[in-house]
Amino acid sequence: PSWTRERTLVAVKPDGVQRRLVGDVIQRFERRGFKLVGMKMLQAPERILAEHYHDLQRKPFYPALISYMSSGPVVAMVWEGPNVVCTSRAMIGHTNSAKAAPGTIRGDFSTHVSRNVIHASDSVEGAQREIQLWFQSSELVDWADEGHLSSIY
Ligand code: DGI
Repeated sequence: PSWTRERTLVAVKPDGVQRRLVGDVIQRFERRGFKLVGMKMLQAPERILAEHYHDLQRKPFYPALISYMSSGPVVAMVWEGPNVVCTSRAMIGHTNSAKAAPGTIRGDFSTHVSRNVIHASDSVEGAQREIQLWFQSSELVDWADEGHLSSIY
C-alpha cells in the first residue's frame, strides 16, 4: 500500500447499545470508506476494562467508569484505512460531550462525558495495544478490498 496499513479499535459502549446506535455507528464508518476487519458483541470482562482504562485508575470517576462499562454489552470493532486512528477521533468528537461538535457521534448523541456512547483509540500505538487486548488475531479478517481504496494500495 502507499499508506501504512492502519487499524483502530472502536467500541460502542453500553449506552450506545441500549439506545440502538450500533447500526448508525457502523454506517458512519462504512460510508467514510473504512474497512471493517473485526467485530463482536461482548460483556466486557473486568480484566479487559482494567487494562483498557489503566491510565485512568487514579481518577475520581474511575469506579463509575468501570461500572458504566460493565452495565451491559459493548460492540467492539476493528476498522482499517488510511489515517483511521486520527479520522475516527474526529468522527467520534470530543471526550466531553458538551464540547463535541454537532455532526460527530458524541456531538449528535451524547450530553454527558459519563455516557459518551463510543470509544476510539487515540494513537496508533494505543490502537495496536487495544486491538490485542480486545481481539484474538484469529478474530480479525484480512479480506481483499476490491473497492475504491484498492487502487491506492
Ligand atoms: O479517549 P476518550 O474516551 O475520548 O477519553 P479518555 O481516555 O480521557 O477517557 C476515557 C473515558 O473516561 C471517557 O470516554 C469517559 C470517561 N471520562 C473521562 N473524563 C471523565 C470521564 N467520566 C466522568 N464521569 N468524568 C470525567 O471527567
